[in-house]
Amino acid sequence: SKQTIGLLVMAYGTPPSLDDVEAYYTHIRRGRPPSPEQLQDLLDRYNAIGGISPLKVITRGQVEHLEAKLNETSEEYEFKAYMGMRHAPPFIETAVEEMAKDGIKKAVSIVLAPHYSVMSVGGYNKTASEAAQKHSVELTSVNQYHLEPTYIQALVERVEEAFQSFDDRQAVKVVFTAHSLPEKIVEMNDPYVDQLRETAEAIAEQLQLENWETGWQSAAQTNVPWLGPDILDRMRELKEAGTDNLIICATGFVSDHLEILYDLDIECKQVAEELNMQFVRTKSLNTDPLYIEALAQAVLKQLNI
Ligand code: FEC
Repeated sequence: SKQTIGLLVMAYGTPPSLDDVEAYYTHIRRGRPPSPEQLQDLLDRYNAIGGISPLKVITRGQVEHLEAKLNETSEEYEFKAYMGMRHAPPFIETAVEEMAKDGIKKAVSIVLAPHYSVMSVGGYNKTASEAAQKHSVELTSVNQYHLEPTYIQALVERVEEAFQSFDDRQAVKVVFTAHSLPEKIVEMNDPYVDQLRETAEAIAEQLQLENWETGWQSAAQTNVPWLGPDILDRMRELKEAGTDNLIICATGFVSDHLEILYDLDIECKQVAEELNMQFVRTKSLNTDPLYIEALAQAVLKQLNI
């Protein structure tokens, strides 16, 4: 019979209801509660996208599709999926504990974010490996899959679709964005910035794009400098330099959530209107079979099968 292998799928997590936003925000801030103003600002953003974020439902769908895909593909293993969130229940630690309770001895993990940074995926993997050690589960972790061919192909299709809204392709600038991180990662030789560029280059090459760049979105308000310029400032610079047509492809994000539905669909849209720019963002991958295939391939490679 097939050997059972634990599949730990990790994602950012979202508060299950508006009442949970304070605890969620406190967790993101490593235990420091937000000020009442900060909390209200975040509540306002959730309210602006209709209350709570669709992220949890989408993440659940991605996990189920990945488990099914792997079980369809592998003759050697039976994959059993566990969903672990970084900042909301079910937490990564709980997922690993569940695994151990189910008698799982061997596991593989992957994060629903394609690019590695010690501050993002590195943090998830550290939490997962500490929990695995505690429960005597042998765990191996995927670090990145930013050049996985079907992930690139899925984004190529999304950008191509976005071009359909414009009359003149040559006049459109494409910006491939990821979540900003504190600038100090650059001195730490972190691969994050290069990996975003590599993804963008691979997409641009297939579409034979000339007018493209990478960009940073969704930086938090803290006392340290973040990778920039922020996309909202960059839009103003682009307009001044003569860009009237813009596609944003949020390359670093794989689901519809606050950073897409608020930061792009509300904030960027508003700035685009103000600047009289035609703006389209590419559709999120969510449970696109090509993205699920990319995740499956990354997992199988990690296991050398
Ligand atoms: O839809 C939702 O409910 C959740 C959306 C959500 C995603 C997400 C992804 C990433 N973040 C990353 C880094 C940081 C760093 C800080 C930070 C802060 C927040 C806050 C909210 C939030 N993030 Fe997030 N992030 C999402 C939501 N993020 C809410 C707090 C309020 C705010 O600033 O807006 C700063 C922490 C600090 O204060 O020290 C750093 C990265 C990703 C993409 C990779 C991944 O998915 O893990 C990197 C989705």
